[in-house]
Amino acid sequence: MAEARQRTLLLVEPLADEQLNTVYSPILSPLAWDLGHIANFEELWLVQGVGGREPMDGELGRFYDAIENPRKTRNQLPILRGDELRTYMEGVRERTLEVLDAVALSDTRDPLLEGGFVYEMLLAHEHQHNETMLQLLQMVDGYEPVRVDASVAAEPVSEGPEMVAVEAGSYEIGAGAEGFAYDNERPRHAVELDAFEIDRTPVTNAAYAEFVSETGAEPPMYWERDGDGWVSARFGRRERLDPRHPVVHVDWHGADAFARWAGKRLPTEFEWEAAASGADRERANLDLLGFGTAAAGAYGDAAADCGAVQMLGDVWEWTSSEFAAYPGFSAFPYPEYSEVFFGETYKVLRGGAWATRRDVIRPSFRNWDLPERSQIFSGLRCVRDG
Ligand code: AVJ
Ligand code: FE
Repeated sequence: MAEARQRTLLLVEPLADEQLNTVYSPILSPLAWDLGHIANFEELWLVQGVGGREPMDGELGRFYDAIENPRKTRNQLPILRGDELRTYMEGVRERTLEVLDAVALSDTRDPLLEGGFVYEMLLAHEHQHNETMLQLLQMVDGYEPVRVDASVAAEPVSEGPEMVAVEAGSYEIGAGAEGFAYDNERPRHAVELDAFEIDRTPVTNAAYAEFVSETGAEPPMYWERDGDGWVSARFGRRERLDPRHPVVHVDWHGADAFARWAGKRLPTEFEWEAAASGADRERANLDLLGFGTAAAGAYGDAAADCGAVQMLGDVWEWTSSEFAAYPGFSAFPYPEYSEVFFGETYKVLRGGAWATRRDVIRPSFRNWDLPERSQIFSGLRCVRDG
């Protein structure tokens, strides 16, 4: 938990308080809200929930409830700022450590404690908010990361066929009963799949640029015209878009249209998960500090069993699937994590991105967003019937 907090604070270290409080986009919270919300979530579930203690600051929880407060209104709330915010984060953490000292995390009578569930949930929650924070940080002019992992850019690129085959069969989908996973990944169940082929690498900037120029489709977020070509303008800096890198910041409609233009289609989330079998998250562009993608074809020594590379890391991959409950789903520990989002509104993304912390990701992990969203680190790869 100390390591997770260090990473959170590393991301905001270059920013002044005023920048923490600014709303840069109506679809993203000011960073001060994320920071207070991370601490409040910890207070709610661990200090109050497990420790049975009173909240430190009576009403505060209401303002950090993500469902109750839409993102664009979050700077109008009396949320904590400046020193008050830091004092609250530290105060919660002190109490958390006291509670953790006193409880047995293996208590099998309490499902919240069994296998350290609540502890894993808090960690995953802080990790996942780092990614939301990075979505916003890309909009901050002149943002300079404190630390960058240059090894990502130095990854060699592997050669291979355009598409690789996945056999027809019965595939086990979702997380097993052991270990931490979110409720939406359970229960694990078998799904019958027909044979299909899947792109060996994520779709590149070069391929997407060709699609945009041929069809007049919307370019991805952050793309700006530069003569005949494109540059990306993140962190307020215009940078050459490397044609060999995976395309990022496409919305679902763009991804779906690209796939059809290419004579292919988006994978279902089950096809994606079957193709990801054998992928290794330890050899993947995850964990933020690369601050960008690796070239398509990198991490060739860590391909999935079918031969596809970069199934994990680099870019989230849009699927054709709506975010829905698996048969036998039950909400745990609260319906607001997954259940309230089930239905036709949200599309599933898989695999994690460079901006996702490594520990968040596993082949069964399901992310979701609205089909019109592109501030997320979203790309795609295509499939066709085998
Ligand atoms: C899984 C990324 C859709 O940001 O809404 C953070 C993660 N849930 N706090 C979101 C989450 C509660 C969630 N996504
Ligand atoms: Fe949250």
